[in-house]
Amino acid sequence: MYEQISHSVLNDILDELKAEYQHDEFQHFFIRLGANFYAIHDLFSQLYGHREDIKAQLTKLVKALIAAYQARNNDLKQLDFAREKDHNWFLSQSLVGYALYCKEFANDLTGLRKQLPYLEELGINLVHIMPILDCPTTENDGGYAVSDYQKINPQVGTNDDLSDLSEALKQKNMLLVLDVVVNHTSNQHAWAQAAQQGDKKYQDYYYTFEKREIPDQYEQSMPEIFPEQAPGNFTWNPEMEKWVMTVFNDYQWDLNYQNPAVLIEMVSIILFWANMGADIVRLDAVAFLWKKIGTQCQNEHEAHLILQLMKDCCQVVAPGVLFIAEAIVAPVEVTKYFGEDAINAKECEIAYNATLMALLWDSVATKNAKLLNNAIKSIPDKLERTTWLNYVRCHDDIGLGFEDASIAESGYDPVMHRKFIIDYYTGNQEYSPARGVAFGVNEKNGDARIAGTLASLAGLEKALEQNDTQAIGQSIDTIILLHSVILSFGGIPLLYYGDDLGLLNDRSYLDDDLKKHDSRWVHRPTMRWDLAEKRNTIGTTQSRIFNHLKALITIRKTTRAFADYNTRTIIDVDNPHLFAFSRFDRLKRRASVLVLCNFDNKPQTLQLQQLQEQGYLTGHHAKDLATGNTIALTDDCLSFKPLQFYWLTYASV
Ligand code: OTU
Repeated sequence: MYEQISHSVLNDILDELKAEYQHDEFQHFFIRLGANFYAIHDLFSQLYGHREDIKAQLTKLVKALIAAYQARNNDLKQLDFAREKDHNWFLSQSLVGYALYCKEFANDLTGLRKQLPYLEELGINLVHIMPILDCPTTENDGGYAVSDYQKINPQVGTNDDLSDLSEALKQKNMLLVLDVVVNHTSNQHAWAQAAQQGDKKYQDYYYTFEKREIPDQYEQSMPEIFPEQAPGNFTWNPEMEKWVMTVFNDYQWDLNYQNPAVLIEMVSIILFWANMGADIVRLDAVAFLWKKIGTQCQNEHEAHLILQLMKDCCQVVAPGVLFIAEAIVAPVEVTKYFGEDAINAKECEIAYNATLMALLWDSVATKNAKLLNNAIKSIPDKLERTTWLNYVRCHDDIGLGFEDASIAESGYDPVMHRKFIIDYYTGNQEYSPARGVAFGVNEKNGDARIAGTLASLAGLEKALEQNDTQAIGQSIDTIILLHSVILSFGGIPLLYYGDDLGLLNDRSYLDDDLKKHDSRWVHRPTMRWDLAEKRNTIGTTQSRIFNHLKALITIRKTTRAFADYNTRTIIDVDNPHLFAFSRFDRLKRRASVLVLCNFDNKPQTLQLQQLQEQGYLTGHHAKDLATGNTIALTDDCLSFKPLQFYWLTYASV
């Protein structure tokens, strides 16, 4: 939008900088800057308008953008143009992701490059490497406590190794996802070190307080994120003789975005990794970016303004690069990270679908889809050109982040129900096949979350121990069923390393003093390449899981109805064990694939009439894409084996 005030500011800034930058090579940059500057100016003014130096700060920001554009190589600039043309590229069903720890998966970046054929074999074309920036060897929260934002952790390699990997990925048409930990730094970061040495400038990069008064006021409404290992939200720093805000672990210092210098630094860092070849940047803990006394200090309006600014700046320099919002928050809050009052994404194009993930685990435990069916509807519609990251497991815990109201609507008592789910997964109960571990137990409010690998939570560990063939089969069926949902739901499916082989819990973290207080390490095992070999031996657990997933991934990629154009309808069916939804082909706008899942470990049936009344499956037969079988629709009912799912198509796909 053109608007006089911001445009005159832009003209002033450009006049000042003109001598330094030739316009020709910056043509595209300046067109994009002109297009976004009204928004950048507006957002910047909303956040920092009260400051006298706002124009100087804005000039610094523009300078940082110019520098980043200058550093962006031609190949990446060409990619930006290509993506601009094919602007729906990331909604395609052809994307299938995989998240891994570089060290645990392949030792280092060179090792990872060598393992790309394995990922390709599975059908993966988007690789999320968990944080690999430099961090202390001891207190690092699995890489989420960064000590140098522009340097790869020497334990996994060098910046050049990353460039090589990025190159190799591009040649294979695979996308690279990197983390930028935007909310906090390690206490070993140069900024935190300077702050500790008394440098006022860098103390202002963080929330630091001489007295307890303000921290106490904050604490009244701030929840504890890691109540066991890091209670409270502030840590006393004896060097500074000040309290510093540490929402996560005490060595993770929260950055203060009320200081525009922090925002400008972080925009430059995001662009640095965009220029190193990241196709997508995962922004960690975005809900926490703005703190305000009297609030939970999550999902604040200003956090959204910051993300919009980051997006607007990224679009000027590297418009082909996307953002993932890591916001594990209530369903009504999460869609706001795509942006509000807009048609297309204006914050992050991609967001973790934690609600779906948690609901899937609820369905596995209850063996029905009551809550899943109810609560999935509480996720508001998302904007066009935005997409979900759908996942079953990730490196973090499983939090039961659905609403109490939905639980009650499903006929359960919310407190009892949550307790049941936690017990089912972490209580080592006789009746439960799951072998999880509790995480984040909060004695004060009874909260708890769940850790454990997919396979151990799905019952494989216990079944193998008891040598129970039927239970082994059911746990494998559960693993496949869960993936069948994330592969078809709409969004980018993100597999978690090791789940492709059914890796079990790794309890070795308990012997490590640095890790033993954080049970999430139970599901961050070292990749078992010896077991990976077994995928080639028919009948092994590894072969049953890997090859089934691989087959489903292949089918997903050729099923256009699985692209994410917000073309999904949840279908009400009266058998509570079943979850049903239809997916449409964007062009045909009619149901192309019906996804039907049985969460019970017993056979179930569905009256076809119910579907036919809604216009589905009215013909004589349908094809199950998942198996290739033709299903006769001549009976009244469709039958399901325990934990079976269908991907039924009856129109051209
Ligand atoms: C994120 O997590 C990371 O995924 C975690 O691995 C880090 O420990 C954490 O940030 C700090 O960097 O911020 O918006 O319940 O879900 O901490 C959600 C634990 C987050 C995680 C939560 C999360």
